[in-house]
Amino acid sequence: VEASIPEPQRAAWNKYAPKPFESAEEFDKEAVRHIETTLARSMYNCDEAAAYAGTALAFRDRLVIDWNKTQQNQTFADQKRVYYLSLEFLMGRALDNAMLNVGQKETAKQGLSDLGFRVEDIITQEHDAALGNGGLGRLAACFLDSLASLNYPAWGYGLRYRYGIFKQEIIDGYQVEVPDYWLDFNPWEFARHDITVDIQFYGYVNKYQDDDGKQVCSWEGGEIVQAVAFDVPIPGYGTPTTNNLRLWGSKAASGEFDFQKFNSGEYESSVADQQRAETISAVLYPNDNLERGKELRLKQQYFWCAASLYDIVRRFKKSKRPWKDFPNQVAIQLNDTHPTLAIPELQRILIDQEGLDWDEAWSIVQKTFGYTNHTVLPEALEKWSVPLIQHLLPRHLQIIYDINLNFLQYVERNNPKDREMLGRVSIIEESNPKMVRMAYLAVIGSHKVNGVAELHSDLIKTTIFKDFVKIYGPDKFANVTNGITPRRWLHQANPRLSELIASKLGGYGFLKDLTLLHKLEAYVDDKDFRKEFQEIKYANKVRLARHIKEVTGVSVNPAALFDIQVKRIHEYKRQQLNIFGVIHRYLAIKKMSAEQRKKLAPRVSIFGGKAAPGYWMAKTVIHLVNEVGRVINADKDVGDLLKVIFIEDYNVSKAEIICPASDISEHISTAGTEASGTSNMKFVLNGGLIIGTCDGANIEITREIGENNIFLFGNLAEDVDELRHAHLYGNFQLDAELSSVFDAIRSGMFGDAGQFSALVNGIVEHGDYYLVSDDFASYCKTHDMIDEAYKDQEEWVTKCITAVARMGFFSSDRCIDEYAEMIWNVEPLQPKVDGANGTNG
Ligand code: GL4
Repeated sequence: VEASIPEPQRAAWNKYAPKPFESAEEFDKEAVRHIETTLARSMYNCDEAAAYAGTALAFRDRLVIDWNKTQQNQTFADQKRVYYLSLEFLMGRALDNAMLNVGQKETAKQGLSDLGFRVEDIITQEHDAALGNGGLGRLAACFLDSLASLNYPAWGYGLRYRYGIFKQEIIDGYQVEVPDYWLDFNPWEFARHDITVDIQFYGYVNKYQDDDGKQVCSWEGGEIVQAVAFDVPIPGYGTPTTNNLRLWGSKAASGEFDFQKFNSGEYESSVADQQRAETISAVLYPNDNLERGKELRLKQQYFWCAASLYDIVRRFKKSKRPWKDFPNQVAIQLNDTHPTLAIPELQRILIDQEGLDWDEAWSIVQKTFGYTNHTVLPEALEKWSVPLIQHLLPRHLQIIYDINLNFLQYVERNNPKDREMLGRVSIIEESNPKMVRMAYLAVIGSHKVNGVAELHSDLIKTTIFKDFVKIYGPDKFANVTNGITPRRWLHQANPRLSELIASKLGGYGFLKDLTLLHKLEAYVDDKDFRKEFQEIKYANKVRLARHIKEVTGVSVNPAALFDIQVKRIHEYKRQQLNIFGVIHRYLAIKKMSAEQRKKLAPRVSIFGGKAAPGYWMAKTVIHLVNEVGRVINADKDVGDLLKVIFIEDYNVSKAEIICPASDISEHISTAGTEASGTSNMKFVLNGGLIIGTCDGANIEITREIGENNIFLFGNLAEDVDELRHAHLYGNFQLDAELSSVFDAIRSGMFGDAGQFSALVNGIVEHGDYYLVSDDFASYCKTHDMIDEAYKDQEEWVTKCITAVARMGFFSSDRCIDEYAEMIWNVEPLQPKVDGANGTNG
């Protein structure tokens, strides 16, 4: 308010407030102005990178106008806001999305062509914002898109990593990691050097009596690191609402920079302190579904939680409301347990700094937080050692112990007969060293806990959180099945399919309400529609084939069946099952007569995905895929019947090319291990079918699209425990066909067999934890059925169209409405459209 322009001067302000461009000429004027003045380039020195920069800056100007208004409107309305805390936001590229959401892609296309460029070439100049590992981070990005598109007053909070997920290169068949420095030119962020928060680490707790004789604690000493806000505008589709994603960067607190040392010639060591502070936000930890308990990771978590909460509390305090109103103004969603420290941090702020008593504070805390669980894999559940937390965050450890004490007393009162339960549910695991179980703390400190697909939400209630269902009752636990934004994953990735759908549905309304897709079923027998649907799939396969040729040098036939598995490489996702299946197919082809070969549908098996740098088994799988590809692709005798491709550096922008190009995609995790999966949704929405296990969202996809339109195989989640037990204590019978595959590997057919022995032995000798052998026969049989089904192209396209028409449920818009109603209790805020500066909507 202090910074408002006085009333008499506002006329001038209004007169000169920037107006968004409305035509190709106006766009050109802005783009050229930026190229000439912001970039200091000219028409004699304007490559595609410069044209991208000029275009991005012109669109950025445009976004900023809506962004400012949205923030102003949200501040003024002063209603409940959502804060989505996520260590990962896998945003991908922003320009195309900005063009679409602002509704000016055609304008830019025309304008760029006037300037001598093609819009597609310009869009691909942008570096992906890759601040995430996989599904969890991409889900956060889809949620931001939906929150803005549905006009929810919402902010994302994350870390501004200088290095996102590494770039993957494949050299001699091996994964090599290359750092992803992405900030050379990032027009989408605004550094707010005036918005900083001092974050404390280490130190000690001082206990004393205040003036009223009350026992109080304060956290003293230690060191300070400064958090600086970097804001990224998040435009909604078909609405001027433009939300904010605030990413925190770390730097040395100004007082901390050691001028003494600096002046006395110890320049290097004074800079070292600076660098140590900046290390906190330097790099994204590259693990998906794995936690390794590193101190720097804990520092990242606290740094980000503390800065975000300080910001949220500061905003709340401006309203001058009483503290009991906090949960009516603020909903904080914890994306997995990574931000769980926000729970003791808010409790600390309320009791140590704001003087509330414990119970009052704790009731506010519980009402404020919701927690989303994204995995049941034991190795992914976060635990931090008590000594580490004691050292880094001494006051938080005390608070965690107090939370635990109160909780255990409550449990004891309500379950006096079950003494064992106390040890099982304690936040503190009595191991050596003792560990803090973050998932338990998250459950206890939240009012709602949700899983991300039906099966997974049921599983958390019967496995990891079973006791908590007894303690709190089943209503504390809910399901919100994941979804994807149709803007990026249909319209941007597959513009021709989107256009075809729009032509039948009378416009692009389905991009706002994806359930409208059901009207497509009326066209499933329409000859022209079917033909065009098929042509689009073919064109998308040609586009992918071109990319494959460019990066691998291998030519693949776009008429072949494209069989794709792209996702992080993980044993539970079972890329090994896929590649063993490919070897099985190769061996079968080698034995086939010319007659039989003629009947076989040619196939391209496409893999992609990153292995965590320390995940040796996953790297071995990548190596095997590449070696198998090297041998098969060079086998003239096999030719087009089978090709095996590994696409390096799978990321969001590659997914936008890959998802529209599948005939079959593979979602074949051991039942009960993949919480949801979201690429399964992307592939089906783009007119491909699925081979999958009864796991995660596959189950709901089946329910929606019909079991005739999906290829399910394998053991069920309910049988997994028993099978594992049988492997270890019964006699393990290796599947006979799989045994032949292993013989081929051991024969050296794919290079030095020793390199793959761990992979084979994991199954043959070490209990086959992921049930590859148990599912192998059913997997291969299902692939044979796919071959058969693919021969009947008429039936195939019927399946594909039907499936697309029934995918309406899987929009992330539906997810966000469910979270808003069931967990956050927030309402949308209609944007103010004042004519002068409003854009569309
Ligand atoms: C994940 C799950 O593994 C994945 O199934 C799910 O779709 C995603 C989003 O909910 O979350 N959990 C972790 S950890 N990484 C993921 O991708």
